[in-house]
Amino acid sequence: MHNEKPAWWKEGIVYQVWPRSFKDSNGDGIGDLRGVIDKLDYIKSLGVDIIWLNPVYKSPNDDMGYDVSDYRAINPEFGTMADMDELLQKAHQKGLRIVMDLVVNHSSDEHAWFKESASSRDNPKADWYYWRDKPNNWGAWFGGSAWEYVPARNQYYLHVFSKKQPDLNWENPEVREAIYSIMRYWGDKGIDGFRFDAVTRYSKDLTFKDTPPDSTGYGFPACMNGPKEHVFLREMYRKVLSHYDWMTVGEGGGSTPRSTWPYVNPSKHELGMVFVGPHTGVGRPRYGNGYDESGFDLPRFKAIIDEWQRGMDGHGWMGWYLENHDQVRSINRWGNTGIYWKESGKMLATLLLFLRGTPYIYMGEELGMVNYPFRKKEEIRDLEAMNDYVVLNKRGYAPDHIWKILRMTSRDNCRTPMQWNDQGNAGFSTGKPWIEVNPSYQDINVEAEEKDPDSILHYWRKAIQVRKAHPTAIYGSFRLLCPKDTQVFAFTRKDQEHELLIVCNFTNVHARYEIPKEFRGAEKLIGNYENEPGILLHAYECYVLERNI
Ligand code: TEU
Ligand code: CA
Repeated sequence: MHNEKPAWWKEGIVYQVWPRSFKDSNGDGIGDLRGVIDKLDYIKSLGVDIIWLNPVYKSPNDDMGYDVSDYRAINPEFGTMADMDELLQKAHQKGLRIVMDLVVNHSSDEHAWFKESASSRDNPKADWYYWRDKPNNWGAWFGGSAWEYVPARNQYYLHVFSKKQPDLNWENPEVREAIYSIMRYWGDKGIDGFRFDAVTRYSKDLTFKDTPPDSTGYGFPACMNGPKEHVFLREMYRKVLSHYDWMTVGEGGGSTPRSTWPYVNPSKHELGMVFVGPHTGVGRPRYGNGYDESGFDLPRFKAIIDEWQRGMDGHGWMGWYLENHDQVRSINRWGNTGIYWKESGKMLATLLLFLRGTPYIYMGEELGMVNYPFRKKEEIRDLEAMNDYVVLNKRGYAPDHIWKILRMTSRDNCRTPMQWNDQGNAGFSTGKPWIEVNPSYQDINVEAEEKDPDSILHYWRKAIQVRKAHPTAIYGSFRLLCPKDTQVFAFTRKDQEHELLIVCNFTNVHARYEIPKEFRGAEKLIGNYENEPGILLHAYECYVLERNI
């Protein structure tokens, strides 16, 4: 057996719902809570256990809900508090848990706290945000300076993200108590946990020293794993988390496994797990330091996953994702949108579901949804993509080049409506959707894939069942094979009774792969081609073998 202490959120599988684009129940073009309620049976049918709901709190939507103006209210465009209560109740009835997003590194500038704080230098909330007489050189994640001037105070406030997302002052115990009380409010409603947005940025380096400027002319804010980070999280654990049987997942940890241990080591009493994203950075074009078109480097991708898989084993639990609302569609990055669309979609499912850690499936990933063919400004909704558009234009990039970059990077790629059928608006809404529907919906949609026994959707369901039936896939240790191979990602998972071999061809051509001796004749649990594994893998072929020890 293994020495990991079992927990429902380690064994469970998460399905991420970005509510704005999941299902619109009233024809206003915006997905809503009733839409999620209507689709609970579909979610359940996937075999997943936990729904992570992106923010549904009241928000002016500068950053699509990640700018909260009232933490105790539902954004009216998503429905009412009664809808939220009903969602919790119906989900629980079906054995599904609901985890909410907690966005408390910053609030909206339209939150009552900030309005009061910004009104003068001596109001009761004057100290709830970071106010300084002079800005330093830090840049904001979404462009420009990280400081914004407010005449009423003749001071600047810090915003690591957009200027409508002022950073809350975690040094102030009143702020922390206010946050804890929000958490208890939702805890009393019966939610099953939180995903902690930007958790590594709660604590700031209070010297606010300039940092070396990058090509944008600004310095990166020195507020990752700040000096009091773990002090704050331990207090939060003591005062709130320890009173609930919650799933608690931090967005990001340290930059290495070692610096991530304190966040999730059970003896430290902070969070249950973190998910990290460095693997999604491999081959991702960026504009920050020049456009990197170097392409995808499989050995590098494997090395990063290996570092985290082994580096965290025995030190704390992790979650893994290939897609989320900040990413693009995984099939465009690591798979094939042409003739091997199906094969590569299944291959990616196999990779995600057999890594060590809780898998996070993003809505539409189970269908093999693809990136949107962006080609005009009017199609952009995300403020990050909009800022990239402005920056790339300023740098004199040709329009074709800009669109090529945005088609590969814009967060809007994962935010187009869920594709339910081949009818109007992909069955998402009877009204005009808030963002364009991906034209691929004629072929890629739930209804079509339900009918096709060989679909990516059915493969996910099957692979989920295989994972669940094999505890080795959940708790077994990870070992990377053939790290230098530029085509094949192969690894094993092992406990004292069983060993699994997972093999994935990441290319659209044959690849040579010799099965390790001890796995010859082992049982094939799942795979995306009919044949028994041979010495040559087909394009994007994948399989999982199991042997007894
Ligand atoms: O993202 C935080 C974050 O660290 C970003 O770097 C994120 O990785 C980036 O946007 C990817 O392009 C979280 C949320 O997931 C994101 O949607 C929000 O915009 C952000 O916090 C601010 O709340
Ligand atoms: Ca709606």
